[in-house]
Parts: sequence; structure tokens; C-alpha cells
Amino acid sequence: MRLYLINPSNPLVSIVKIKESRWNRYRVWKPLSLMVLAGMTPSRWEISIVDENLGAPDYPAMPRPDLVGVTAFTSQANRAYEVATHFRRLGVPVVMGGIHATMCLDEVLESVDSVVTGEAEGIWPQVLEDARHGSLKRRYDGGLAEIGHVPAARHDLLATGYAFGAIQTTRGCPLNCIFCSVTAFNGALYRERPIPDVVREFQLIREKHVLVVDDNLIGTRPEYIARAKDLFRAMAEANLGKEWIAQATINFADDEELLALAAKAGCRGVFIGFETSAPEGLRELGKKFNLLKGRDFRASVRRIQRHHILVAGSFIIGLDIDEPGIGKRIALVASRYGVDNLNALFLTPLPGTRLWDQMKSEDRIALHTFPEDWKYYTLTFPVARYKNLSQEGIIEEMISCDRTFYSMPRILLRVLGNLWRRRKPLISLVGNLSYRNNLRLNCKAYADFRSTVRAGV
Ligand code: B12
Ligand code: SF4
Repeated sequence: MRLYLINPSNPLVSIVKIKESRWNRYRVWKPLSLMVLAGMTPSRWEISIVDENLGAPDYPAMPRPDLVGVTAFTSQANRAYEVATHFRRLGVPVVMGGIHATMCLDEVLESVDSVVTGEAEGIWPQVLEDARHGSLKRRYDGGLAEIGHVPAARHDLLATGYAFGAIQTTRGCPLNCIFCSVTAFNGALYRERPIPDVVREFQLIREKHVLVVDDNLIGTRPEYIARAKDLFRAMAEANLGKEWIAQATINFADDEELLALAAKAGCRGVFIGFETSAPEGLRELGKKFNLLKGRDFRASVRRIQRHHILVAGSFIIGLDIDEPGIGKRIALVASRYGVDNLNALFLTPLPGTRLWDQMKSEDRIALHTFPEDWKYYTLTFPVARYKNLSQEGIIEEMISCDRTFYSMPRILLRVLGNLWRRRKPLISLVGNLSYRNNLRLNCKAYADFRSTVRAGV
């Protein structure tokens, strides 16, 4: 039995434009969901994982599979349907799962034979058995999976050529920020994989560099932080020789022992969602966790960096409190905090989030011709109506934000600072140049977006 697991590509996502910017090669990430599914697939299936982010293959030239599994974030949904149509025309059953299939079940059911909602661990073997007997059901629901003991993901299946491997150690987030899908999809309970399983799986990863995909590696409670410390100790003891990056809240900075253990275990970078510098903005986003009274963000960032861990900060443009000038202000705030990279994104109502419900009820979703418009839900296009910023205005704010933060003098200052403090200046340089290069690509994408939107909306 032959199984294709496919990660469809959205050409509007800048990091997949490897040809236009060679720096992006370092930022194409492995589709872990498909590697996890492959890990749970019995050996009677011959599995190929196709990651279209490395280039779509010539499907007609490939041997006919018995089953196709497609994953998709919302921004990949259009391409997922194209791929599904191709295989269904050949009479090959197509099953789709992942976040978009879960949040937009009815839409997805129109384009595929079968949909798996929720996490797949508890249901995937059943789906495969049904497919083998030609009795696929239209719908399966995996709900929230028991991740206490799951087989390791298949790290051996994808082609080489990725800069980073990928692994997940926890799921779920209690914070439920209004713009984020994680609590709706993975639940509010923070679930942890057993530390020995994680360490064993790390050993299976071929790449030296690894992305830990957890939404918040250290969790929100003292017992979760204690678990993170135990994990880091075990990783250091196992002498994995890996260098990894992860996502965490700014609270990562509050515990020197945690930082020291993380660095010893190989942590070299952390993504932190600052989102906005204004307390009322944090309240608007429901991200009360960042509201710690008297927190000095610059000092927090410095504390992390002192352990030779780079900090990438994420900010959102388009809040109700945001007014003209916000783009430059964010760039200056991020520079003041001292982050090594800035990732600014448009506030985007993703299906299934509280923001979606709110904006829909206020008739503020500007791009709503679905499924076609999903391709713009990359957080890099303004798909909503923003309170104090026109569509054109908010694009200008984003350009001004990126141009300010990624101006050559500022990049050089950051890289020289890292060289001086012996903090991975090369990674800092590659990261900064990759973002800077994408400014050009983004401006072109905005021009196309403007003309499409003017013509159609
Ligand atoms: C790692 C990651 C990335 C990586 C992508 C790596 C990759 N190619 O997969 C990078 C950094 C590139 C990325 C980019 C983006 N991401 Co992202 N990302 C994540 C993150 C943190 C983890 C995903 C992951 O690997 N999880 C681990 C795997 C095991 O879980 P899973 O993917 O959910 O898969 C399980 C089930 O969903 C199911 N399943 C999944 N696929 C399939 C397929 C079949 C056939 C079946 C049966 C089951 C199934 O089975 C799996 C096992 O249970 C999630 C948050 C999260 N917690 O999921 C956000 C998340 C998926 N990203 C999100 C977004 C918005 C984006 C971007 C659009 C914007 C951005 N700038 O971040 C881009 C778009 C990329 C694109 N190509 O279009 C949103 C998606 C919401 C939505 N409705 O689409 C999420 C949920 C975060 C959030 N805050 O809401 N992301
Ligand atoms: S943005 Fe981060 S903290 Fe907020 S709900 Fe999502 S994963 Fe949790």
C-alpha cells in the first residue's frame, strides 16, 4: 500500500521563495505533522512525504498511491484543494487533516473524501485500516490526543537540505489570546510528553539545528517550569550535540537557573510574542501574561541574551489602539528592547479564534471570498478592516516598520553587538539579511495584493 503525505505550498509565503532569496533556504521548516503521522503508520504502508515548500513534484510522473493525506494551515487551503482534486480525478482517496480542516470542516468536506479533525494520534491507525478496506468514513475526530506515549516522528523520511529538524515536547495553552488558534485546537490543558521519549526522539534527528515547535516550551505554572528544567538537564546529560530554537513567553527571562540549563541543553534562540508595547493593547489581545507590573523588557531580553540565546520578537500591527506611526514605533520599541530579530505581522482573524468571531460580528473581515482568499491569511496581508488604519495605510506602516528595523546601519549594529558579546553573530547576520531581503519580496507581494483586491473586493 502506497501513502503520500503532502504539505501544500502557498507561493505567497515569502520564506518559500528560495529562488528569489537564497537566505530563505535557512527558514524552510519541516512539516512535523506529516512526520508524526508517518511515525504512527504501520510498516505495510510505503510512505512518501512531499513538502511542496521545496518545490512541487511532477505528480503525474509519480507512481499512483493508494491513499493521499494532506495537511494544511488556513493559508495553504487553496493549494491543498488543488492537490486533492488532482488525486481524486485519478480515483485516489484523499484525506485531509490539521488546523484548517478542523476549523472549516464543512468547506474542506467539499474538496476531499475524508476529514480528520483535531489531533490525529488516537484515530490515524483506524483511518488507515478503513482506507485499506475501501471503507473510509467522511469524518473522523481525534479530539485531544493522549501524548503520554506516542511513537517518534519519522525524521528519516524527508529529503536532506533543511537547515532545521523539528520536534514537539508539549501541547496546549491556557492563555487563549484572541488572535491565536492554539487553545481552540490543542486545548487549554498543557500536556507534556515524557522526557525520555523526547530525548530519544532528539537523537533520531539528523540535523544539528532543531526547531522545538511547542507554543510555549516553559508553560505557565511553576510545575511546568520545573519540568522544562528536568527536560533541559536530561538533554544536557544525553549530550545530544544539538543547537535548538524554541518559543516561550517573556517569563523565560525570570529564572536564571532555567536560562542556564536551557543554554547548556543547546538553546540558541527563542521567539517571544511581545505583540504590542501598550498595556491597553495587551488587554485588547487578551495577552494578560505580558502585563507583569513593572517588567523591564529590555532587561529581560538582555538576561536571556547573556546566556548566548538570541531573541526574536514578534509584534502585531492593526490593533484598535494602533494609529498612524505605529509601524515605526514598533521598530523603535523592538530596537529599544534589544531583540535580534523582529517579526511584525498584521492582526488577522483566523477561523476558530475569538478574534474571528468578534470581527465577523462587526463585519470587519474584508477579504471573505473563501476559499480563494485563504491564501492571504498568512498574517502578512491586511485581510481585515482596522479601526484607525486604512488598508493602504496599514501596509505603509508595515513597510516603515520593517525598513526601520532592518536598515543596514541597524543590522550592522546588532551583528557587531553580537560579535562583541560572542553571541552567534553569523546566525544573527543570516536572520537579519533574510528578513531584509524579504522586504523587497514583500513590497512586490503588496503591489500584487493591492491590484487583486482593487479588482475583486
Ligand atoms: C511550527 C509552526 C510553523 C512552522 C511551519 C512548519 C511546517 N511546515 O509545518 C512555520 C514557522 C513555517 C509556520 C508558519 C506559519 N504559521 Co505556524 N505554527 C507552527 C506551530 C507552532 C506548530 C505546528 C506543528 O508542527 N505542530 C506539531 C504537529 C504534530 O501538530 P499539528 O500540525 O497540529 O498536526 C497534528 C494534527 O493537526 C493532525 N494533522 C495535521 N495535518 C494532518 C493531515 C492529515 C492527513 C491528518 C489525518 C491529520 C493531520 O495530526 C497531527 C498529529 O496530531 C503551530 C501551533 C500549533 N500548536 O500547532 C503554528 C500555527 C499552525 N501556525 C499558524 C500560522 C498562522 C502560520 C502562518 C500562516 C503565519 C506565521 N507567520 O506564523 C505561517 C504560514 C506557513 C505556510 N506555509 O503557509 C497558525 C495556524 C492557524 C490557521 N488557522 O492556519 C498556528 C496554529 C499558530 C497560531 N498562533 O494560531 N508555522
Ligand atoms: S499566542 Fe501564545 S500564549 Fe497566546 S494563546 Fe497562543 S500559544 Fe498561548
